[in-house]
Amino acid sequence: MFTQKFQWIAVSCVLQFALIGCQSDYLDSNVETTEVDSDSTPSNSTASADTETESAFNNGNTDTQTDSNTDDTDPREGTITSYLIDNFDDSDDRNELDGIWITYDDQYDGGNSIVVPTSYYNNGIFYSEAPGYGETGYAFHMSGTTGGVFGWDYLGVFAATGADTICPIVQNPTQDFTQYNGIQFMAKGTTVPSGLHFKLPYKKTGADDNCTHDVLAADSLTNYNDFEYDFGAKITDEWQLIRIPFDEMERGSNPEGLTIEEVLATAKELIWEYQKSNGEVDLWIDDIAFYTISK
Ligand SMILES: [Ca+2]
Ligand SMILES: [Ca+2]
Repeated sequence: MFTQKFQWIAVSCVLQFALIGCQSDYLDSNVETTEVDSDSTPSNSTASADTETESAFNNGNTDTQTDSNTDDTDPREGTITSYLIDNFDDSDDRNELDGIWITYDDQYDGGNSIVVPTSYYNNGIFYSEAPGYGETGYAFHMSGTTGGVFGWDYLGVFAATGADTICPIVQNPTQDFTQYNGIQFMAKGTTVPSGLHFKLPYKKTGADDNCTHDVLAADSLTNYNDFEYDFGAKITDEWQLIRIPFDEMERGSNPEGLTIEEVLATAKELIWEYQKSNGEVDLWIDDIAFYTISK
């Protein structure tokens, strides 16, 4: 796992320049809503009805699940309100939390995985592709191949959760994400073999991270043994809703007794990673949002 740190070092070298001049407009921009199309839910899910609602956090979209929910992505009943993180329709490299999007692979680490769009530390530029979910707008499309150098070869993409959650400042996000029940997004694609995870890293803050060892992202406090959720088996070549309850995310081991609540309160990045040697991935994601469930 030591070598994984180098990926962050590499990405950091480039990103610190990109951050110059970037100012937050999150408070003004975070009023987008996302539609969770009931047609996109897995076939075994129950019917749902879309209703607009005002929420305590911002303007959210509500799916009211009207009867017993057999959706295997979320077995609980209740009203689901979503809070947009990005729908990519502005086709830029920032999300609604005012963080930047970054793709990465293990080449800087000495590996030969290749991510498209080209990784930030290979001077790549993040971009979206059309059409997005619903045959409109844009989505993020990541493809690539992983090598066989490490046995844990990888590529991925992450969203910083704020303008200052990565080097050279490394502050906690302005939101406490424990207010949400989970994260959801539309996705389609293929992976051979399966190995897609959504991850939430646990990292140093401020003075605890001098950004000299890792000058892009804060240093890991877990040696990269972070909470994750394997959604690879749910991906097909048709768009569908992936809903990840935070309380179903797990670590490979948990020697420090770290809780998901502690991670969520300070989560500086949201990560979608393909980690499997000699693999091939093609993943589209769109309409990424936090969600809450209320009865
Ligand atoms: Ca979109
Ligand atoms: Ca965007």
